[in-house]
Amino acid sequence: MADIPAFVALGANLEDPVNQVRRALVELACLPRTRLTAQSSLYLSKPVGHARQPDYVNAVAALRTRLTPRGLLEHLLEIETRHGRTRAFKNAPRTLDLDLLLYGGLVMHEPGLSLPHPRMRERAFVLLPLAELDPDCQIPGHGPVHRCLAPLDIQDLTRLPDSRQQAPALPL
Ligand code: PH2
Ligand code: MG
Ligand code: MG
Repeated sequence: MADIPAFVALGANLEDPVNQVRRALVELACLPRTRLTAQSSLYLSKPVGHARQPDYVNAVAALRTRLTPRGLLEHLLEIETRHGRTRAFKNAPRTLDLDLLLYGGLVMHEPGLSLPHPRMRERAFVLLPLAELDPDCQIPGHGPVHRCLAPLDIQDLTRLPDSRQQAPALPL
């Protein structure tokens, strides 16, 4: 099976969020049958959806993987659990959130896994780091990411300087 390009959004706003996101990027690089090919800068962002919580740190990782979408999702949930993720209520503050955004051009809607991620097009904290990695990246049914980002407000996002790192070269 060929390796499939996939994108994962990272978000954290509890217990040293920068460190949570940096550690998660290393853990993504260590997934089986998967390479981390690029990582965006880290962005500080105002919370969307439930305002009375700390600011977030957000980023996007580009992978190439031979895992199935479900297989990859299970690993993402496992990493969240290792970071002490709890689910108190919708949009609650969290130590780590890993959302599978895109898996090749796949469109699917199943319980627990919808691709492309159903809310990604409304979220500047997802689209800005994704556009940093690949502005022409296609969101199935909606065109390139730069076009989806254009109407969104990016004022609440601050790029952390020097936060874009070289992805470690690990074999598949
Ligand atoms: N994640 C949410 C809800 N709101 N706001 C920001 N700024 N960043 C996030 O990652 C985020 C959010 C639910 O996943
Ligand atoms: Mg999320
Ligand atoms: Mg999530």
